[in-house]
Amino acid sequence: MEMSFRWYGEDDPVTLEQIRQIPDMRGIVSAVYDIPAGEVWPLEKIEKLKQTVEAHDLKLNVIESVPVHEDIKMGAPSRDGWIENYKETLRNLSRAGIRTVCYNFMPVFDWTRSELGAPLPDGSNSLKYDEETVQHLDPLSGELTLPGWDLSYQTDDLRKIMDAYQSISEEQLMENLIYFLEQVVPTAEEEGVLLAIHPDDPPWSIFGLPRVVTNKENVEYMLRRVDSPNNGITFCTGSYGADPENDLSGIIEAAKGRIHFVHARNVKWTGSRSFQETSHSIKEGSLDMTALLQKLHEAGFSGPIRPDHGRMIWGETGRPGYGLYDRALGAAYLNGIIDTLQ
Ligand code: DNO
Ligand code: MN
Repeated sequence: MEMSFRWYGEDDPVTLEQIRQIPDMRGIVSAVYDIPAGEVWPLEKIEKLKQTVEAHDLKLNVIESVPVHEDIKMGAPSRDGWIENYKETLRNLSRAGIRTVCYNFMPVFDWTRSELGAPLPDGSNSLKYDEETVQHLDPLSGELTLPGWDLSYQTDDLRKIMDAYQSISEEQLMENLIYFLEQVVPTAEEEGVLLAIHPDDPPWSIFGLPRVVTNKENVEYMLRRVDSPNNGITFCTGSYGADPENDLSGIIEAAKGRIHFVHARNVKWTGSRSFQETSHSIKEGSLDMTALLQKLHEAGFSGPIRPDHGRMIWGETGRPGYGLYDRALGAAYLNGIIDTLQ
């Protein structure tokens, strides 16, 4: 497996120099951040990012994410134009030598938490999700923003989009995903790009919006409907694992050969549909990271893997979940397990 680290570009307080010093760190997971969702990523911008990464003796091995325009998710008539743009971006990424592209299909909001800096018993803090609290949040109040959210929506637009989703069932959303894949996968095949869909986080419906990349059954379905090795998944332990009902090793089994990227993160279940993120240690979270990595290894996975979120420790501030220290500890912990397996 190729240990990798997410880097948010030049504005990231965590530098490539620092990342390079994490033991056995090889890949950088990043994106072009200054292009509006749906527009084509120009080759020059991708090349520039790649050169910056390579100048630090690291490899730009995964793009996370190329955002999918909302019209595609909603199945709006204008989706075909956005899909053409998506294909063009894939071609440009391929020209720059990128092989793995992570994306998600969550309506309107990306990952959601109720608290960004919830205390842990050891004095550090981490991201937390409490279903009760989230049910009382009003995303239309305009007061609520999370780091993974698209802030470009005005409240009015947001209301319209959220209303439009009222008539989109989960079955329909799945069909919209399949439509998208049927169009882009042939391009991915031609270009040698592996598509890796990230699960919904958390893997259940929030704010009344449909969500479909949530469990084994749905993953199997979407892999089967568009049955190409280039149509694969990002196996995110913390996202699938947020739901105690999810059979994580069953998902690995079902997606064997189609897992193109792994996010490793531990979570501690704190109630039904509630959890807090912890260190990667199997003693601190509810997920058995050792067993999962073993399962991935046995399933033949040898691709890029990154520590997903970390706690904020040693007084660190910055982008919640994306500090340097705990993600670096996580990478070292994961590498220890991986070295043992190999
Ligand atoms: C959260 C991340 C997600 C992820 C996207 C992938 O920290 O795991 O924001 O990057 O959902 O498309
Ligand atoms: Mn993830």
